Amino acid sequence: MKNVLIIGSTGQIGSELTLKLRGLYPEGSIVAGYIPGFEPEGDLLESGPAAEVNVVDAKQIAEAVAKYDIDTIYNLAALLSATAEKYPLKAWDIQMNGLINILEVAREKGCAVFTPSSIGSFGPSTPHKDTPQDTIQRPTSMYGVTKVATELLSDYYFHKYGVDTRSVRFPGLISYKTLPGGGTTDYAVEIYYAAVKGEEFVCPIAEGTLMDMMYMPDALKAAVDIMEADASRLLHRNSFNIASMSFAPEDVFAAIRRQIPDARMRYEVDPVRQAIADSWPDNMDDSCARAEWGWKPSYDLDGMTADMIAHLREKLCTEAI
Ligand code: AKB
Repeated sequence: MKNVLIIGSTGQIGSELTLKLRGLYPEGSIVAGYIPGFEPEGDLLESGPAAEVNVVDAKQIAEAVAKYDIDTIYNLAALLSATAEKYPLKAWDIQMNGLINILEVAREKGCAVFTPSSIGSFGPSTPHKDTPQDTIQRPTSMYGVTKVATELLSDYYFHKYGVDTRSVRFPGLISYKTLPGGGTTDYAVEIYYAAVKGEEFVCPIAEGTLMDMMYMPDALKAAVDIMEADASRLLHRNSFNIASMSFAPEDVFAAIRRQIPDARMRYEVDPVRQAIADSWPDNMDDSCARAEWGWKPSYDLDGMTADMIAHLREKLCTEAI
């Protein structure tokens, strides 16, 4: 990787990944792609180039790739699962028409492409415990449909045209920097904000609902390491299960309470998010990622909780001043 275009650079993953890549590849152009209304600000704006790139506009993608001599594209534009249920056609447009625009430019210009998949690519008929790398993928949400299609289309471009497509299936991602929006796993971020602010958390996901989750530093490491992996070792490409922790709402609440004993939570289950959560794995088996490119996470629930609370205390206190 040298010159990289991040499409969706101001989102939950992009805002952190762009800065990480600029730190790792200071000699290259790490271009923050954005759409109007979501312009980069602060560090993201000041530390490197930015370009207006809407994933559904093939010309904008081609222009940015040509201008900066891009060799790698991170395709992070997506509507998350709950929003995609509200706007299924828009989700299809962004996730599928956007992807084919990127793959076509990548085919012509020889770029490598990372497009994340998700625990959302699985469905009710998938084995929920230790979900294998290669298994049934029959999701019932539009988000899931687009994620399975993304995996298949990315493999198709690799096998047919030799485009270097690679990906991981992200769990719910937890970070103190940029908020997610419209996901089923967002509760696992919001619960920390509520606890640090001293507010009662109203949980939209039912007690006992297990889902894979991951702290952002591990997710960023995965996104970099998979693109740097030795291609000859990769038996899979699109897309690898990666895992670090699996928990239900009561587990993360208990972890927070060990540090903030007066944290409060009650349940008010959102049926749309709950149906999606029930269809997803309890925990994925990530042994292929470990064997093929050395995947190894650093954070467990207690380690993440300590770090989240410390950073949120600092952030929310600074914002209040
Ligand atoms: C969502 O909840 O939609 C995402 C995901 C797990 O892909 N965070």
